[in-house]
Amino acid sequence: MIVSRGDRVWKLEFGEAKPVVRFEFKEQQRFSSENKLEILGETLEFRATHEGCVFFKPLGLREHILGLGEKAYPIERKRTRCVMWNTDSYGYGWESDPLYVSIPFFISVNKDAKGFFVNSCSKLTFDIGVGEYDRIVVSSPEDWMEVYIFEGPRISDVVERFCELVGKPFLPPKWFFGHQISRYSYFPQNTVLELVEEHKKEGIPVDVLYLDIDYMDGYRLFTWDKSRFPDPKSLVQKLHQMGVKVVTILDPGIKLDQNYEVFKKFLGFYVENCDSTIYTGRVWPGMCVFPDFFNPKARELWSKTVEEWVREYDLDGVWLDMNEPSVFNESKSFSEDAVHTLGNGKKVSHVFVHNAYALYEAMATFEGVKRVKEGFVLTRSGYAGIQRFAAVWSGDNTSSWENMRLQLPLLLSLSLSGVPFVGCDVGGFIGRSDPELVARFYEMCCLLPLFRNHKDKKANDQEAYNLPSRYKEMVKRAISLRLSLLPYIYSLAYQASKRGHPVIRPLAYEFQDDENCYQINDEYMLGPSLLVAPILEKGAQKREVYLPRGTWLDWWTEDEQQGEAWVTATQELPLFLRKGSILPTEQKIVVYGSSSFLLYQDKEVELRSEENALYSSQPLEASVEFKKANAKRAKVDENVVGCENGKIEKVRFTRIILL
Ligand code: MIG
Repeated sequence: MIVSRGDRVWKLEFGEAKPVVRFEFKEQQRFSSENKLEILGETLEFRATHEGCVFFKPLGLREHILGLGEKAYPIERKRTRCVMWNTDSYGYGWESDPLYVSIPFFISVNKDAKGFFVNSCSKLTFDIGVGEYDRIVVSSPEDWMEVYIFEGPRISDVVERFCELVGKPFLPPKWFFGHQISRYSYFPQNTVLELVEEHKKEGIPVDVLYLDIDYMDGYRLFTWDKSRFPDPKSLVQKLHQMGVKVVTILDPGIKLDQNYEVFKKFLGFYVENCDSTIYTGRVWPGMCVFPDFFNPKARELWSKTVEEWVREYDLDGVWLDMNEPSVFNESKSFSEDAVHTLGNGKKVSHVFVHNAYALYEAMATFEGVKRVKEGFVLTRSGYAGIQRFAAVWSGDNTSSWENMRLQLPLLLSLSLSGVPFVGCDVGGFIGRSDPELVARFYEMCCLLPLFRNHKDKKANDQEAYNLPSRYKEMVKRAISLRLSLLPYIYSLAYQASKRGHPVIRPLAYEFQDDENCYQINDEYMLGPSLLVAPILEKGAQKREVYLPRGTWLDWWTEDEQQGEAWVTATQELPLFLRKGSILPTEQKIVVYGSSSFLLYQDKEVELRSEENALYSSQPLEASVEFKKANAKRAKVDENVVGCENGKIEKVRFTRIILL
């Protein structure tokens, strides 16, 4: 086998590697090796089997395994067996596997962290110490493997190097981070407008609204149902005037209909059977054919079609569903011997590229949207690198407490796997949601990068405006907390787009050496500074919160707490600010101890704080609050201003020093 070495990244090729998704790797050195080799202090081994090949990595007792994308397991992936096969997983629960997204990348933490990425889109299996107690066994149905290894020593270094290889996240527009509403499906046109009005009347902001499949004419892509939406252009225009952005759904299946323009347009660019006839499968519109997104010419045609669609109706984003791809048949997807055509003209059987279908669809869609405006793509399915083109939501979750508790570890692991812009259907998609569940769901999700309420067709209304008052008020507080933290969240998003560092992080990401953190699945860090510990039990009014080492400020009461500690939190949404933070909010910049922070509004501003001083790389106008300071006066550049308890009213500054 061949070993190539780059800058703290290694590439191992076993057999004749022929990955479909290719990544650029800056190689500094290359040599051949035995199939058993030592790298970074560990003995790794590859072996051919009659079913394909396997890769072995030792697994220590004190070793933690994180990542592996969207999986319905706790963040600690040890003792799980995960299959990589994108699947429409309606009604999934804890331990359902596989789900919609496959990212064959994991992080091993044994004091220091390193990462392993197996670049293959076929059905890989990751057995993390189940079949063999002391080894990780990765199996592939193919006779080759391409494995990348990323050095740490921090988890953040590994994630950064992984994104360096597979691609940095796109940066969504600011409004993406607002409150989004959706349902299967909102119509007709006038009711959509009324719906937004109802939210407004109750003082509930709506930033983005989604139109699900029923806006289409018989589920034909790029069409409108004229009876439900007689004038879509004016609808979008009116929504824009109300400050609401509009996103429409697109599925991959194109209705097989000789009189339908889009069907005719893509002829020659469809997924085929092995006898070169067009592959057909049944989905919402009835019998369908599917663009072959592996073919660059099909992608260009799709980009152009999306571009025209977005431009003509002034849409703000595209929502990609059913792209595992999902088909209504026994295997739930394309037949395994359906055939794709690659850029080099070579044909490849679906079974070897299955997991990359959505990646290429998202690539083409993103390109189409980008040509018109700064919008975004939301996708259900994906593969390593999907973050270049899309945000990801966790598909059809369920309105239950149990299923709600599954979402945090799932989304946090997806974040560690290079995908920062993630969220789940707030309130739960499937089934009846009682108001208490909806309110707690809102609290859990109000600081996630994607914040969208979405609901199944045959289920209760769960929009905030018609909740009973007590729960409506809880939801309104959650939304307003979210909106007040937008400057922080957007800066984190910008940082994610530059370096791949996740916006939401498991505690272990920030506190790698704290063993307790690897078992915490119901708390997370929003960036480096805020610890979020939502209440996730029915009827509960308080919860136990684990605070890692350091000093923490209760966001609501301003009590200081010393970590490590388990504390009982009684606030509606327990939130703690870490000492050594600069946290920009809508109203003020909060300074708590010494730190630095890259603020991003439309340009970068570097902030640096000491216990009693704040420096900015550029003149900045803001109010500032130094937590736990009781100065009476402050020196702002050359002027002296009064302040109370470290609170300084809006000033222009590059330097503030408390006196
Ligand atoms: O089979 O478009 O996950 O969000 O509302 C259902 C209808 C198809 C599944 C998506 C869901 C969406 C629904 N879709």
